[in-house]
Amino acid sequence: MKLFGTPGSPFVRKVRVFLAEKNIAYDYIVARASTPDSPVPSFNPLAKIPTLVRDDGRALYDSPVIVEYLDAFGSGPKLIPEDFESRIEVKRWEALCDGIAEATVAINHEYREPTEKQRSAAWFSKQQSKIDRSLVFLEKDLGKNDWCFGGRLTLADICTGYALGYLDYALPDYEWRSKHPALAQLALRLKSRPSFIGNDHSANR
Ligand SMILES: N[C@@H](CCC(=O)N[C@@H](CS)C(=O)NCC(=O)O)C(=O)O
Repeated sequence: MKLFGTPGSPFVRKVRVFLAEKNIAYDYIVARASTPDSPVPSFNPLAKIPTLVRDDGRALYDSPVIVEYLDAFGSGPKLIPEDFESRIEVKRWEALCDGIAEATVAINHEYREPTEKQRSAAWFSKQQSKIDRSLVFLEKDLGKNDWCFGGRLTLADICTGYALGYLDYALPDYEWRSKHPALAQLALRLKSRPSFIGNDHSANR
């Protein structure tokens, strides 16, 4: 299978960490989402990365669909529980973390390429509040547990690790650790896993 993406994208990193934890071999094709010569729009009409092209040529997007597909393959353990309630809970963590990454991408892009519509203090504060509130929820949900859900590594941990890692990468002045010590501990442990180290935002540029 082929994965299209760039090292700077948090959603691409999420999928690559997942692939590494599952020990799945794939071709990584560095491609931006919608530059004039990008192959991505011919596979994904939304022109977004990550886009995965299966061995049978069919394309998959977006990252929640891709990781759900990938969980069926590889030699690594299942990362999405099969039991309905557990599965939904892990998917909720995923949604919250994807939302943190979306707000972080929005703030980061706005700093670099401000547009008239969005360049207001109110707009920044709205995005920042999404991140602030989500971290409070995650910290509370994690509590004193070592892992986000079910006492072992799941998609929920991968998502927490990639979202917090992207927060540090894109908004280095945002200090979240003192208010969220449990998340800080988990982020530290996840960061040192080979799957995260090998797929750092600055790696493979
Ligand atoms: N919800 C999507 C988000 C993907 C996404 O927004 N990717 C960004 C790169 S970080 C992108 O391709 N942006 C191009 C665009 O929106 O036109 C997912 O989880 O895969």
